[in-house]
Amino acid sequence: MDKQEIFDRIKQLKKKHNAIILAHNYQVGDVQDVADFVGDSFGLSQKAAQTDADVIVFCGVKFMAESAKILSPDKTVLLPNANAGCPLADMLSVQQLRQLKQQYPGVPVVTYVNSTAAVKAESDICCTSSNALKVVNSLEADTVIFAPDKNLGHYVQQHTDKKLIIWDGFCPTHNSLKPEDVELIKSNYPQAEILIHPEAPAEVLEKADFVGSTGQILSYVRDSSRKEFIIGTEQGILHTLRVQNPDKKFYLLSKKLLCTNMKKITLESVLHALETMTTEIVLPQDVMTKAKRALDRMLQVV
Ligand code: CIZ
Repeated sequence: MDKQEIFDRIKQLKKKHNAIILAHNYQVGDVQDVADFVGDSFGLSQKAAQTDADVIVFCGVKFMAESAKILSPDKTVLLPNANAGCPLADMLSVQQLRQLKQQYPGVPVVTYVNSTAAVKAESDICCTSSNALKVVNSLEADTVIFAPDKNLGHYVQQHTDKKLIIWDGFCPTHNSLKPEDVELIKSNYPQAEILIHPEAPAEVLEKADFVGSTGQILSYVRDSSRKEFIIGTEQGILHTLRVQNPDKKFYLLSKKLLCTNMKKITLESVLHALETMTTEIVLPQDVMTKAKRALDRMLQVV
């Protein structure tokens, strides 16, 4: 089947199942092009909750599809590749979080959405990279447990008066960035502005003109009169940036910015998901109920 035939077949199956396709900004271009909505995990979960579709094909990694299921428990949520995981989410188990809570009794837990549903269920409130600071500042406590991303945690710590107890997890893709990578690309494109995701290490963020989530990077570029940008987040976002800003130029900060898990979803796997209605996200009811509380609490902050 050629690409156009796959697109057509996906369209037919979407109609048959009353399905929508949601794709994360880090997905490959073809998957973004076949999607009904492209965005960050938070925006996509909101879409999932609002849609009247019966089936959601979630093109992203597992924790994102889980969040969509938690916010839309009555819908069928499909992840086209069940092996599309998130190493950062896997760096904090529910047992580890329980131990940390025992060490700091009464200290509220803010959990980045890049976490398993079970970890969300043990948390007081969730956050994304775009609202982490707001969420932390919304709490009355002076001390807050922040998990699982240490780089996002340190970034928030620099901008809040609260004391954060930060878990030692990281995104291997963003954490691989070095200050020298920024120096090198800057020497090639001195006129370009440098936009970096807060999952990168502090010594790399220091060199950025702007630090933000994927959604914030997209808005920043859209509103900017500048013409050239160095992008310090997963390379899938270049597709979105180029579609939205055909008159501007984008350079990837480093070739290391490739998430192999995000790339496990292909056009063919989206078609297969709709043909076989797999792989369905199924979560225990009690986990869903508790995790929804933490996600809903975040939604009230923003
Ligand atoms: O929350 C998301 O979608 C992630 C993982 C990154 C971002 O900044 O959008």
